Amino acid sequence: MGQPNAVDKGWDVERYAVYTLAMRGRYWSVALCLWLGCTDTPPPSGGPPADAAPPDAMRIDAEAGSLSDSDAQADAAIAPDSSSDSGSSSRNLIVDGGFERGDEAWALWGGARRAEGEGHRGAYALESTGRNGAEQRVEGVEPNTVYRLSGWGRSEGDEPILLGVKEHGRAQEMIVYRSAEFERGELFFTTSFGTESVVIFVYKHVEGGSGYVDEVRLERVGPSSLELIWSDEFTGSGAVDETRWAHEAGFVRNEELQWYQPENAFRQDGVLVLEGRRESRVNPAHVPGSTDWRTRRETIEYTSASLRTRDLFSFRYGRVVVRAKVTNAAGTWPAIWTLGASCEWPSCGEVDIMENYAGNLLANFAWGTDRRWTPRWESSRTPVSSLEPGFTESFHIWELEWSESRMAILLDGVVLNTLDLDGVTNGSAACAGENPFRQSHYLMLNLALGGAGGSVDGLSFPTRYLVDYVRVYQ
Ligand SMILES: [Ca+2]
Repeated sequence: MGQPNAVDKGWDVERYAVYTLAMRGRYWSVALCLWLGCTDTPPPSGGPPADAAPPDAMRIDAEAGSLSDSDAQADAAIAPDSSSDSGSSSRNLIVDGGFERGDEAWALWGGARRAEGEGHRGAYALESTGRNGAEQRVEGVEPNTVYRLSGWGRSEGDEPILLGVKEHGRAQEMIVYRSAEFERGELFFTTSFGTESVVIFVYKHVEGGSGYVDEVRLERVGPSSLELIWSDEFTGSGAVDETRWAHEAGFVRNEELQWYQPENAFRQDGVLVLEGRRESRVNPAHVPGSTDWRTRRETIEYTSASLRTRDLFSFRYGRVVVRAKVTNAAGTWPAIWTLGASCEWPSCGEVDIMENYAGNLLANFAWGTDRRWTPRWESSRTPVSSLEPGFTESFHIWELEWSESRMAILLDGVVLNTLDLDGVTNGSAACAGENPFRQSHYLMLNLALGGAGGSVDGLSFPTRYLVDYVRVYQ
């Protein structure tokens, strides 16, 4: 292979000069040395400065992996894929971030196009004229990891062009380019625990003048700063760890059918099993003539289990991550939820990270109103039939993301429901005026039968709800 240089690559001196001016002189020293073959300019340690970029031809060479050995020094100095700032791999996860190849890495929509002669590097940039753009889904993204998205952009007219990320487990985040000249922008985002891919997008919302984006880069920075403060991996087989979990017992709530008892919860090969059973025996709490549903029932017909960390572990703010395989059989009602450590329900605050009944997945927030035992609900309902086929036959990851200002519930990295905590105040019924989501909460895992889960007539027993792990980070 011949030694590539600017001339071999068809570099045009005039264009080079124009580029250099457009860069406002930032790269004169590096670029001139490349051009003139200087030998006494040390490569910047750890790659180029954050706001620098190599000349076009060299960038393309480096991305194509075609630099010869004699270019090794220049490569180390400027090639994006060999830099190692932040101590992390800075491999660009974007395919054709420079829009030079014109392959199908980017999905262009709405009339957006690759515009020749508009590139910040190379011939092409992505052009959006308003209400159009480009997207690229990046697979193989790691969960709970910080990434850097960067790129160059400019916009003619008054409306900005945007470079952003979405489907990473939270609201989309964007770099906003307003300048008529190319500027570099970057943002950092953290993936959710359920994120396996993200979508990078270029978009200009308002028509009137074109916007351009070029040299899009997505780089892994490193693990997030979240620290595990509590977990149960349910390792091995045997009884539930009672230093972590307390069992609810008996008939407890909602006039559900099951009698809760500890023996229906156990570890089996590293997974917590909550098992609904059909069994018939006398209700030891039965009181003849009682009007209370708990004591009115003469017999127990079904049993199940409910675990909670109350008095053992509670937390305020952070991230809850639960990997579970729910049951979706009619009559069952599995749940992952939290309750506030003080005040009566619902003014204690309730977060239903997952409830699954009657064919729907629910993600809810509830708190107190002016009427006792009457919650205000902020609910989200997702039909299981709208999810991937066999959804309930496999494990999935639920998350609660909780800060002082906001809660978000996610399923496999997709936000199901959010709550702005500034808008939450209990009514007069109990703990009036308090925000129950700014107190500590404890965790609950249970499998109810009947109640909102519906009739169990068609249900085959035993029925199992499985939890692989529960992890809490702050
Ligand atoms: Ca380009």
